[in-house]
Amino acid sequence: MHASMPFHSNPRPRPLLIGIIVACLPGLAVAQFSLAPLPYPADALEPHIDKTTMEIHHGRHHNAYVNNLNAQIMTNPELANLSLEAIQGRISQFNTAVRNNGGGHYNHDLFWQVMAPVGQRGAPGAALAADITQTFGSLDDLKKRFDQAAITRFGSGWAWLIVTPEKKLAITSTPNQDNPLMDLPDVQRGTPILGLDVWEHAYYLKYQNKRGEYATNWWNVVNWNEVTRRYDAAMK
Ligand code: MN3
Repeated sequence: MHASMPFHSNPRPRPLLIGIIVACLPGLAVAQFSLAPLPYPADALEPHIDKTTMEIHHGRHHNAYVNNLNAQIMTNPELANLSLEAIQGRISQFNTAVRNNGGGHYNHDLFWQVMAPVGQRGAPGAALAADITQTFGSLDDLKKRFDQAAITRFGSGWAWLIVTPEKKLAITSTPNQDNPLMDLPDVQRGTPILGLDVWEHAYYLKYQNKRGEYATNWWNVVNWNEVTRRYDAAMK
């Protein structure tokens, strides 16, 4: 044995290395939540929502919510054992950073899915269409009331179409990144089946201050196939 090969003659560094890796595993668990790619190209919602807005909105804003939520796992390790949906339902137990970024991640995941490229948007399914007529009078009436909720939400927030715990359709809105799943006193709770982001980052490049025009045009890109799927699931 050559005296110049001390490392290979000594087996102890290997268990030490494994120990270091194991010690780092809780750190690896920090990447619990991830940013899914957009379900369509960034320009697929043109001309109603422009490509640059979609790229910045998804790649920077939504990405930041995911990263900031993952950063919270260190100090809130129970987050790692909860689904994104389950976190919303017990959000009152967490701090503001989890509320803002956990809400932001959930809300944007839903938002990308309830929009679709031309040819894939469909129409409300039979049961949903009948419920819309019964609840609001017509689809146009639903849109008017929904847009009113979107326009009158002061500052940043969301407008929602939900299925209430009583299995009724309802329109509501929330501030910031709150949503109807959250166990908060000011939230009208229910299962969101459609949501509109009315933060300025969602429309300002194309629409500037004209939130109403953005809300009206947005109906052109709504993915009714997905809204119907969510409605049917919530009514079960
Ligand atoms: Mn947004």
